[in-house]
Amino acid sequence: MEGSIAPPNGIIGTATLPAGLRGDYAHALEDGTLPAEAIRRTEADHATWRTLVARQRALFPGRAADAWLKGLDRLRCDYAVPDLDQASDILEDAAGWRLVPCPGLLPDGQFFDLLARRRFPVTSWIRRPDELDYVVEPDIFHDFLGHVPLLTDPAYARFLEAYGRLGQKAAARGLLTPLARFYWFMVEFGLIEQADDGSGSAAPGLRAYGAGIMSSRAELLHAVDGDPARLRFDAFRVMRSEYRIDDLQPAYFVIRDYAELFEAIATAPALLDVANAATPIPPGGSHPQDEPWRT
Ligand code: HBI
Ligand code: FE
Repeated sequence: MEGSIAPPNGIIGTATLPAGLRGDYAHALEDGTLPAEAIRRTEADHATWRTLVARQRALFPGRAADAWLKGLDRLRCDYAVPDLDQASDILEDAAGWRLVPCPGLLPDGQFFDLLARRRFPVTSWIRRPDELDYVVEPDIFHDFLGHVPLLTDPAYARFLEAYGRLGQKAAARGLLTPLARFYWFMVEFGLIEQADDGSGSAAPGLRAYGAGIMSSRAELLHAVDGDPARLRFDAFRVMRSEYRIDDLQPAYFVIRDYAELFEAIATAPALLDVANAATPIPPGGSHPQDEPWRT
């Protein structure tokens, strides 16, 4: 899949990382983050960043959710790899979050602890010019361009903090699988209804906000212009849905607004055990109670 962002198999629900990850884990601190002095930026990095942002920018009109696009504009990050402290000042003012540099994927425990403290981990390295369309592990382009714009939206930011707190509890109870599915479908690949603004969208009334969509050309065109399955968001359905990490998604879930994610997490503790024990629905599978989303 273009810009694949999933933790390599074996991270979700485990406390350790697989060997051979690309980032500078040797310099990571106790909480998984990198000290500022460990980060090296080259002009080539900035050039790669500018190319990636310009390519995605061309696709956003009519496809990117308003709140996401407003956040991206507010971050003013089109022309150079962003400075996390400067971006954090904007996020803190908007919704109380800050960014922390990290080597890449973090073990679940560290990951949830950071989210619960309203700290979003942003990978420090950027893909090489020959990897513009495909990078196995999430780099700063995926993490920052994909995830950070929506952290300027208070409703979404509130949800992600609650998700982190629930992750801490779920980890202690060995119930991370349903939560990881929730993150995958709703944080990485979420779609949202949006009153049609006549901008000529391929899917009137539909917009994308998930980080894995926003940071990938192929996924954005597939999710909005293409013909995947699009289902009305249902937390229990999401928590029992398996997914593939190496291809375009066969199915997406559509929310009405970001508050719906917070409400789902508020009721999630009761669902985790049942979702964890339920028969999983395979990638692209359907279920009799599925509610197809239509404009
Ligand atoms: N670490 N840095 C980072 N970024 C993620 O998105 C991430 C992670 N560790 C674990 C993880 N995601 C998954 O377990 C989520 O599905 C929860
Ligand atoms: Fe991500």
